[in-house]
Amino acid sequence: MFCYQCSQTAKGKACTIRGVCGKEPTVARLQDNLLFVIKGISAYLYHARELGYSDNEIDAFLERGFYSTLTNVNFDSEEFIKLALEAGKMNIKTMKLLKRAHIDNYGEPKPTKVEVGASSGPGIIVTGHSLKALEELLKQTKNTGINIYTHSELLPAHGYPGLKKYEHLKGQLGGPWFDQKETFSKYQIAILGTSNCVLLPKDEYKDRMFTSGVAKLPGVEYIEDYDFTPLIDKALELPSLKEEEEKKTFTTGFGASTILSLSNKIKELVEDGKIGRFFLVGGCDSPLPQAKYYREFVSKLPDDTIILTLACGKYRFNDMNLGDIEGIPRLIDLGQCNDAIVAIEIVEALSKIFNMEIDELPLNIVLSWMEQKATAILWSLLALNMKGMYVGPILPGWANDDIKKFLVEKYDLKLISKPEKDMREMLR
Ligand code: FS2
Ligand code: SF4
Repeated sequence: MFCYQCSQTAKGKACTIRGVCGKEPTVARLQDNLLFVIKGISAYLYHARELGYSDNEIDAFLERGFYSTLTNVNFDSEEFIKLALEAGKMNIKTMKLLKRAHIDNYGEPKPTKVEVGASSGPGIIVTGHSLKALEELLKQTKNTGINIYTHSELLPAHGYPGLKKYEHLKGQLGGPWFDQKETFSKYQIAILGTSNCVLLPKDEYKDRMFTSGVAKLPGVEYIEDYDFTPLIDKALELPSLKEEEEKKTFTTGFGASTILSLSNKIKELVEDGKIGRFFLVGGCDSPLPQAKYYREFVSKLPDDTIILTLACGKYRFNDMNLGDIEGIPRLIDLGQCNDAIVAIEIVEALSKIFNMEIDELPLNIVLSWMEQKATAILWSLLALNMKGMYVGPILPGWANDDIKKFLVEKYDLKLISKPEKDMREMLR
């Protein structure tokens, strides 16, 4: 534990073995965990509020959750597990709210092929998660000759009809959040960061980078109230990009309605033994060497499997051509991390179609986590009683031995090991 939130703290520095107030280390870890989940929920709620959506029940939960971690309020090691599961349910509600906000504003996503690479002309790369900031920028750059490119978690924007209609939403540059320094140095155009996962910039592109919304970086100009004039002026000042000759493509934009419209066909293929198993492989990407696991894992999956994916973890394998099973693509990108709600809706629909409990479905979940939104999603899946999930690339640092024991005993949560070994276990 590490707690230094009150004046009683040990030696005026921090309580690290047990709280001077009597707080047990596992309670302290579970309080930290709750705060991480609350941060994740807040991120999704923030993006919903950007589009004018909010929810009193979620707000009230956030207040209660924060308050319960204040000094001398709650010392119960079971109550914090209940709160974490409740937070998981609140996160489901929040992701649903954000999905509604996205669909009401931009329409239901449709499967879309996105070109990866530069087109000729001036441009702006937009990174982060905010569809609202991207939309405002698309409106303000219409007929200016500026091409807009997505990066990282904004790739799924291309699937929404309300954003796709802008012809200057050209394509994607780069991949996951951590390739920013490389991608932003390579393409010498203006840059906009719209949410978390913005990295401290290199000096060489600081003066052509801007942030908006919650994102702020030292030495980088901040855009107030979606007035992108300085960013647009900078984009027009900078030299144009040259057309890249060889471009690859990513396919994104599979919404719940697209998948559910195929449910009869999917049922038939499962009953005929042509689809053997479903996998949900998704979450955050990170530069850890262990994250190579996910590509190897997906590449080894048998041909009769369908892989649902989401969030930036998909960049580990979304350039692979996995083909289709009688017209059903084997690799299905559901969108951003918050589109875990789409995966949940699909899993719930599969359980109805096959008349099975969720944990009886021919489905395995393999998650990658990096930041606190992934922690919120993990607790959402636990709140739905998903058992036997694999998580990686490493175990969350907040999980001490007591918490790990609980997660293993109650939910059979496993740490990823070797792709072949895990796959054999899952297919058994
Ligand atoms: Fe990835 Fe970063 Fe989306 Fe996370 S771009 S790790 O924020 O939530 O996913
Ligand atoms: Fe230490 Fe308890 Fe104060 Fe935290 S709240 S600093 S554990 S005495």
